[in-house]
Amino acid sequence: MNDESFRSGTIALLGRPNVGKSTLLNHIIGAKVAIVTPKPQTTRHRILGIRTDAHSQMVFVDTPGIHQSSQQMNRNMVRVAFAAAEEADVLVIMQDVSKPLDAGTRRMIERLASEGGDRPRVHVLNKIDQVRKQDLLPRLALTQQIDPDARGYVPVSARKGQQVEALLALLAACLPQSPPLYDPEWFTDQSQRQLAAEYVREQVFMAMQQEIPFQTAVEIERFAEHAAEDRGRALLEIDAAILVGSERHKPMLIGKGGANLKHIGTVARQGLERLLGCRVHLNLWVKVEPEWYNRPGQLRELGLGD
Ligand SMILES: Nc1nc2c(ncn2[C@@H]2O[C@H](COP(=O)(O)OP(=O)(O)OP(=O)(O)O)[C@@H](O)[C@H]2O)c(=O)[nH]1
Ligand SMILES: [Mg+2]
Repeated sequence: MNDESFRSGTIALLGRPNVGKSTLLNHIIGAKVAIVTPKPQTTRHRILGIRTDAHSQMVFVDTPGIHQSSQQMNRNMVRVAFAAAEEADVLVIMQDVSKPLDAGTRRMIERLASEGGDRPRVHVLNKIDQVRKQDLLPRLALTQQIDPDARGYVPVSARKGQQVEALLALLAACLPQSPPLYDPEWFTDQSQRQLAAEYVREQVFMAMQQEIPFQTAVEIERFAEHAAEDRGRALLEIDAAILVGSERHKPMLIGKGGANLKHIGTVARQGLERLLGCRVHLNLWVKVEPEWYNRPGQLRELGLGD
């Protein structure tokens, strides 16, 4: 693996919210390292997914969707995305072809192209399973017209894994020659604790409607690992608080007789057990922190500061 032709580098996954960045990352890594929901603004942090083979190590950087907002947390999220773009060796700019290419997408592409300098850019046109082939060609032409100097324009379906191998071959060729940047055994930089918080937040996004998911965060309050006994599996005991921004969200999140909280806990626990291969005890409760998403101190504590 230490031969001179080995390639390694960072590849930022960039795009508007909900285009499928995290879905693509998970497909490439072969595990759910980033949570995915049908709602926009699911990803809030920079998340690494590392893929190593005999010839290359691709370090993917999943980012929050680029959007406009007056809320402090959201502004920090967008800053995280542009900072990742600034640092990466290769930029993947993703769009959702099941929706028209709107003014926000065009502005984003133009900004990334002009700030990207001479670093390779690859456009990924996602969700091709949702459109007819004849509608894809004008979309490819339009993207090429907006950013004619990109290295490639690849239509994919991240959900179905269509054309992802072709994309990977192109990305590998864009990477600089370098030894691996990370231990080849690693597939993410997130701790089990961070993954647990994200898996709970995913289920809050899935279960709740309107503004509630966007005004919710998860804090792990206790994380205890117990080694496996005999031939059993190891056990993780996790206590997590779900933060809400106002008193009135608390009963909605808990649900009748605790039904919502119970459902969120069960699905998150099952997902964690699958990912980590151990048993998980997950205790959830709801904590009110008024407008935590606009308070810099609170955001820093949650790892969402600027
Ligand atoms: N039909 C279809 N749906 C997809 C595809 N890729 C992603 N999706 C769906 O699009 C939605 C958003 O996917 P995410 O991966 O969370 O999108 P994201 O770009 O990471 O979104 P943010 O984190 O909010 O910026 C989910 O419901 C996915 O299942 C695809 O190739 N085809
Ligand atoms: Mg995401």
